Amino acid sequence: MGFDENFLWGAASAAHQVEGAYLEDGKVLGIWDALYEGHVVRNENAHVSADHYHHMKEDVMLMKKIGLKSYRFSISWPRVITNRGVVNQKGLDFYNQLVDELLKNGIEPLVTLYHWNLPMWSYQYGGWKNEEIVEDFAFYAKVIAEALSDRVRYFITINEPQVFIAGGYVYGIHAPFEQCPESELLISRNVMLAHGRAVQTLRQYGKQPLLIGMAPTGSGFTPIGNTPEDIEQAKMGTFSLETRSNSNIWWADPIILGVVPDVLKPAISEEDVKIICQPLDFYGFNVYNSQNYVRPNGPNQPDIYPGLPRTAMDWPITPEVLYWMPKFFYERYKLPVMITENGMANLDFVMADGEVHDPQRVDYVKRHLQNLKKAIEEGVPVLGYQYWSIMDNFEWAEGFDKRFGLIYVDYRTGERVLKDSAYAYKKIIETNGNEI
Ligand code: GBH
Repeated sequence: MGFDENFLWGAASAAHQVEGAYLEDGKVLGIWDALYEGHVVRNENAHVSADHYHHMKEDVMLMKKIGLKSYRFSISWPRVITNRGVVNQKGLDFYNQLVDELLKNGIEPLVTLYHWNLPMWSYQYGGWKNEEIVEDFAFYAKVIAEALSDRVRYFITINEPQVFIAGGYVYGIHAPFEQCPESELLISRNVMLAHGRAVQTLRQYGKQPLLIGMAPTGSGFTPIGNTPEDIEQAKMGTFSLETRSNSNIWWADPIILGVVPDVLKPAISEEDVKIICQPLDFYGFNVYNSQNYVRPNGPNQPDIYPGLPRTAMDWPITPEVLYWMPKFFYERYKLPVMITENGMANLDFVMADGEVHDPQRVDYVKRHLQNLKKAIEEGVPVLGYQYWSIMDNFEWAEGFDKRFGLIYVDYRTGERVLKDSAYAYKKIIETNGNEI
């Protein structure tokens, strides 16, 4: 037993990071378009980025060449809704064409509604701090359901609330670059309500039965050894609330189990829970690395040592996270799992032979998939794996240096080059993961 024959071998992206065309065809500004100055390395912006908006057909052709079965992308909210209640048909057309192109090539579209580029028109009334955003988000979900759900079956509501809240409103390193930890409860409630209303709306207006999930971060702790105590301690860390809105259960317990952690109780009522807790079809999560325990110091002692393997983001490389997190999340939430993001940044460049050799990434992907396979063999249902990212793109506050793509992008010319890792992934997909 290994990967299911319908396993979704895919790759992911997000609108703001790849599309460019930031003011084309009626699109209005989002917070990352408008507020990035002074907050991004070298003051880089995503006005053009990988210019996927103009390379869409070529990019889908490359996905087909890699053999992808699925492609996870997000819709740019400010591209399709240009003010409260105002739909931009030209913006929708782009996603209509993308979906058609994917389906023509046998690639299942996985659509994310919110991957961080809040429209400025919403930011101006307070954005996530104002409860009005909940119905604006539901309206957006309705428009997308009506436009795409005849062809799109998989929907993901919100990407990594942990990161855009801690990053955007506590540490001030992500848009809107604020430091207002006192808003954490209020914002968390609004995000959860928006998620719940979006799920309700997608189901109501969906033109076929839909498969809906979310994509929070799924990092946690992996056991340092294999004793029951080690495993228990890792689980405790993974399901701890110590990092508040940056933790797993702050979101997943209310959303999936309808259980509100005590710290959230002042903000979230039983009435709210009825909206927040909607049946979901899978537990999607983005996972890049784990933090190991060091015995016997107890929780939150990351196993950091000199020379620890790290990516260009400085994140530790810990492949066993793809064995443990699916197990832990399946055990707690009893939903099939989807790896909605996993990947690594390199400082890739085109080499003298005209190719992009990225052996570290090939190794990263293989070792993570071997671990995922082990979880599957032990009975965890896993629907798919979406490598982050399909192509190099705008890495938020880090700008463009750090490249996550399977496809190299020359940002001066828009030229694409498949990296070695793209070919390695292609081979893995061809054997349906039997040979990794
Ligand atoms: C995702 O966020 C985003 O969804 C995506 O847009 C982005 O481009 C991509 O990943 C790459 O950054 O403190 O060393 O243990 C990533 C979320 C949260 C992953 C924190 C790494 C801990 C690193 N990240 N996490 S470490």
